[in-house]
Amino acid sequence: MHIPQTSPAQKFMTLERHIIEGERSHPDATGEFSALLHGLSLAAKLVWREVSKAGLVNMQGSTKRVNVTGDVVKKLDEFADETIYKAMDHVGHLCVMASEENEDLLQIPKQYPSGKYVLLYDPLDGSSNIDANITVGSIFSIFQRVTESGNGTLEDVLQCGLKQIGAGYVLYSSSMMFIYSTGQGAHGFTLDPTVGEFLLSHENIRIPKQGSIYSVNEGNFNRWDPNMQRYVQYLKEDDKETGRPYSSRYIGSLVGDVHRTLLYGGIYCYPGDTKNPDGKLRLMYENNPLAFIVEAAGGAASNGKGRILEIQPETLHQRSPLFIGSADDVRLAEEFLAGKRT
Ligand code: AHM
Ligand code: MG
Repeated sequence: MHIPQTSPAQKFMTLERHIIEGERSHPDATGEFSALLHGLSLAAKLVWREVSKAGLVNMQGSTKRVNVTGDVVKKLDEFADETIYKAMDHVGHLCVMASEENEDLLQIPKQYPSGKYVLLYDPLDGSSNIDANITVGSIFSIFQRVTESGNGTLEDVLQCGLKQIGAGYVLYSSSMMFIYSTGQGAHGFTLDPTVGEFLLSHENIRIPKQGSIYSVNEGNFNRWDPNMQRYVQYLKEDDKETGRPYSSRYIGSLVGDVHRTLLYGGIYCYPGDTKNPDGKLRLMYENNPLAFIVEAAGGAASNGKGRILEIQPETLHQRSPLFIGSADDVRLAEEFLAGKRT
C-alpha cells in the first residue's frame, strides 16, 4: 500500500507563515492585511466547528426568514454571517463590511478603530445543501478603501473586481480548505485538525487551459437563450479531436463546483435566463472573488460578454451571469453566446 506523505517543506508551511512571507515581498506592507487574513481563517474555523456538527445541535433547517436576495435564511447562514462579522469587527483594519445576507453595509462598531480595508463576504455559500451534508463554503473579497477616513461608504464597496487586493474561499467538505490569492497565484491550505492549523497542500494552483467537465443547472435549459442551449449541446456531442463529449458535474454549491473546476479544469456556468436575466449569482460576494482566484491560477471568468473583474458595480447586491474556469473553455462559451459559433 502506498501512503502519500507530506513533503517536509509543506509540513511547516502554515497559512500564517505563507501570508507573512508573501507580505515580506512588499516592502511597504504594514502587516494589517496579514491580520485580516488571519482573522478570516479564525472565523472559518469557528464556522466549520458548527457546520461539522450541524445535525447534532439543531443547526440544520431554516430560520423562516428571507434574505435580501430572496433566499430562505438557513440557521447556519445566520451563524456564519454573525461569526465572520464578529471575528472581523474589532481588528482595526476595516472601515466597512458587506455581506450577502444583509441589505445594508455593515459598519464597524464605534468603540473599535476604523482601518483602510473593505471586506465583502458570502458567509455560507451553497447553504441549501447543508441538510444533505454536501460541501458548502465561505467566500471573501478584500479592497482598499477609496474614501479618506471615517466610516466606509458605498463608494468604498462598489469597486470593480480588478481593484481587489485579495480574495479567497473556504470549503467545508470532507476536509476543510482555505484557498486565497493576493493576485500572485492561488494557494490552497488544508486544515490539520490535530494541530488546528491550515497547512499548505496546493501550492500555486494552475488550472488546465482546457478541461473536459461542464457544470451548469441544466434544469433551466428551456429558459436559456438559444445560443446558450447550443453551447451545451455542443459540449455533449461526440468528437474525439476536441475532447467531447464533456462530462457533466453539478453540485449546486458554487464554491464546490468552482473548486473542482479550478483543480480539474472545464467550465462552471450560471447564465441569465428568461426568469433571471442576470442569473442568480452575486457579483460582489461570489463572482468577483472567485474570478480573482481563477484568473490568478491562469483561468478566466466572464459574464458571457466580457471579463467579470472589469464590471463596475452599481448596487450592493447586483447579480451577473457567470462563466468561469479554463481559459479556452470560457473563450469558447463567449463565442457561442455571441453567436459566432454554432
Ligand atoms: P447561496 O447559497 O449563497 O444563496 O448561493 C447560491 C447558490 C450557489 O452556491 C449555487 O451555485 C447556486 O446557488 C445553485 O443555484 P441553482 O439551485 O439555481 O442551481
Ligand atoms: Mg452564495
